[in-house]
This record gives sequence, C-alpha cells and structure tokens, in this order.
Amino acid sequence: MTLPLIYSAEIDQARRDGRPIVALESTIITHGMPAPQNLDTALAVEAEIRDQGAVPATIAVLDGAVRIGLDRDRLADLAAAQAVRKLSRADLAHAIVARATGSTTVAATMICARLAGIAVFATGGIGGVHRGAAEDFDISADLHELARSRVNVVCAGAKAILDLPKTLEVLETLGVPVIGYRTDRLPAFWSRDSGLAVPMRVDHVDEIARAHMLRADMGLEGGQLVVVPLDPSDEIPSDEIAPIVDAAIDAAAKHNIRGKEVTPFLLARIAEATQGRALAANIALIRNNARLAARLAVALAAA
Ligand code: PSU
Ligand code: MN
Repeated sequence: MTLPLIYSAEIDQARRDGRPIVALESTIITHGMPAPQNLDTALAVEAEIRDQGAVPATIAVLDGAVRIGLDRDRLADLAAAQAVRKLSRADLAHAIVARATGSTTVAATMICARLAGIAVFATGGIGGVHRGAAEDFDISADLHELARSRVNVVCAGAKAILDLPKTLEVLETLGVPVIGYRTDRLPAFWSRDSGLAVPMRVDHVDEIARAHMLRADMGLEGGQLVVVPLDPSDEIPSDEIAPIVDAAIDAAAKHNIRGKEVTPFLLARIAEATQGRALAANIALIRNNARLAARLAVALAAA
C-alpha cells in the first residue's frame, strides 16, 4: 500500500516554489477548543503565518488520507465534525487503513510533517508528564516523538495541567533541546513563567535554524522544542490559574476520565471555570507561536 499523502493545491504550489511552510495540528480544532472558536482560531493562525511570508499546512487524516494543507471547506467540516479520532503515533497507520477521519496530535503531526518534508510546526502547548504519572504512567507520546522526528515544534511550553519539572526531566533524558525564545523561564501555556528555568535561551531565529541544520549534519534524530511566552496582556499569571487547574484535575479524577480524554476534559473545564479567559489566552498564545514558527520557517528557507 502506498502512503496516501495528499497536498492541498496551495501546499503543492508552495513546495514547487520552495516556499517556507509551517505545519499545524488539528487536535486543537477537534478536541482542544469549542465551536465556533475552533474554526475562527484555525483561520486566524493560518493568517498569522501568511502575514509572515510563510504558508500554513494544517494536517489531518480525512477518510483515510493524510491531508497536508486543508482548504477552507475541509477545515470547516473538520471543525464541525463529531466523533473524530484523536490520533497519535500509535493509531495513525490504523486510521489510514480503516479509512477513518482523525485529527493529529503533536506526535502525529510531527510524523506527517516529517513525511511531507516540513521542518517547522506550531502548536499551543505540547503534551507531557501528567501529575499522577508515578501512579498512572500517563506520559504523552508527544515527548517521544520529539526525540524521533526531526521537526521544530514551536509552543508556549507544556500545559500547566502537567507536572512540568518531570516533563523537563523526560525531555532532557530523551535529548530534546528545549529552547526559550527570548526568555530564561519555561512558559506554562496560559502563564509566562512556570517557575522553572528554561534549559537554553536563544534570542535570534537564525540560531535556531542553524542548530536545526547542524543537528541533522550530526545525525541527531528528533526535533527542537522552541518555547515562547504569550504576551503579558494575554496571560493568566500562574498563581491565578493554579487553583483552577487543581480543581479541574480533581474533577477529572472524580469523573474517572482516562487516557486520551484527560487533556480535552481539563482544557474545557478550565475554559469554563475562567469564563472563557483561559480560552482567550489559548487563542492568543497559538497565534503568537504561529508567528514565531513562520519566521523560523523563513529563516530555514533562506539558510
Ligand atoms: N495545544 C493546545 N490545545 C490542544 C493541544 C495542544 O493549545 O488541545 C493537544 C495537542 O494535540 C497535544 C495534545 O498533542 O493536546 C496532548 O494530548 P495528550 O496529553 O493526550 O497526549
Ligand atoms: Mn496521555
């Protein structure tokens, strides 16, 4: 069976012209945000990337085909679809064989971006080590993928619903560079500062681009994780969001939420508990990440 990889007309042209492309995931659309903000955000994020001179490629599996770039109608259909699978490394191939429709997580989007030759990917926040990991072993496949697929992932850190010190430890063990863009602090998604230092700081995108190329020359697998804090005017400071996150985690335990459902449940709960303020911050940070990712893609294309 040949891999059903379908490029949108726009991405097909961009590839021919050697233009910088930024991959975008689709789990944010199907599981991370409610309608209609999910579609509005997806379109706004694509617009941010175009504004910086790059081309956005939102990735999803539609009826068993890996789509690299979704046109507006397909994006709208996905945003409205019910019962879409949330695909990661483990279930991507089976979803293709079963002709299923599924959104791609960070892990699955990295795999598809690598297959499409796209080296830069923007998301909100990666998955990581969950707080109860010592008991339930819940560690996102995103971390392992960062160690395997050579794709730069630009994000606002790992979500504050996670155990961030353990997440950093696992990334270190896996040899994933965690690069703070113009910051010494690890951002925590809705907040600019997790209270943890970032392992490396870089102030210019060119340096991130050069390190990416050097890592390839050295035969090092895996990507770089670029973390960038959201704007101060958009953030919810960590002491404010912390009790809300704790309450959401308690609720997840009480409702017996497990596996793939945990992260979507917590995000929805936290958005609700903050009267949408967390959702507004989530939208702002994804747009911010997309801008930086586009500039990195431009720098890589010029290098
Ligand atoms: N960033 C967001 N919202 C999201 C996600 C990232 O702003 O919903 C998704 C990504 O697809 C990420 C997933 O891979 O959450 C993590 O899921 P899990 O914890 O089950 O691995
Ligand atoms: Mn998990």
